[in-house]
Amino acid sequence: MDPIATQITSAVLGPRPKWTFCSANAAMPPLPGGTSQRQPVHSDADFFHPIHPFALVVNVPLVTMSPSNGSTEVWPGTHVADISAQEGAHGDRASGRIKEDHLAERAAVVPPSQPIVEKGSVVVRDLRLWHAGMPNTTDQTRIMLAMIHFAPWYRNRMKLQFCEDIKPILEGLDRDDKLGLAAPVDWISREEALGSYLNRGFGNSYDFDQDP
Ligand SMILES: O=C(O)CCC(=O)C(=O)O
Ligand SMILES: [Fe+2]
Repeated sequence: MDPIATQITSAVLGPRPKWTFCSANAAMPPLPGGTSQRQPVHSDADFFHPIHPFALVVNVPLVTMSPSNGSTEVWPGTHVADISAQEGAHGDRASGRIKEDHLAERAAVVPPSQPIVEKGSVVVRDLRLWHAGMPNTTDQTRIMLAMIHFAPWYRNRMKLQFCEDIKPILEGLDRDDKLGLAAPVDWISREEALGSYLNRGFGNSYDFDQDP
């Protein structure tokens, strides 16, 4: 709901993008005596998808992230690759991971990078871009908000699930023309929200594909 982020996503996707995903990624410090692992390089668009932009992920790190605490590895320019570069169908563990030979080939053209991103920054990434969660070698959790804006024409049936407490806030923003997004929400009670917020699906259990 950052106005600049929404201006960018609206310019790329069309007016009033659909905000249907709101979550966060925690890169945990290693367990005592252990090491923390990297994710395989993958695309979150782990299904047959359009060849033009249809979804943008808006990330906001709540702590400054750098290679030491696991800033996301990104592979610039790879949003134009199609699913033939991937292995692991949607629903598999580590779905959307990029085939080894494609990685080597791409790295010779543009190598991946792990940027330093200041706390509170806004990172806008095409859903199709190759990327990977990286090991956090510090003793502090690296936490990053993740919201996805979909093109208004994209037939995605997902809905946000929010506690009724924030209904007046979202409605107020919309009334004052400060939301700039379509936000389909399943409203739940405070009791239900408190009972379920720690028991949600992980990354690729969500289905970002279109309705048939
Ligand atoms: O936490 C990160 O840096 C990236 C996580 C990610 O890409 C995922 O879970 O799909
Ligand atoms: Fe991902």
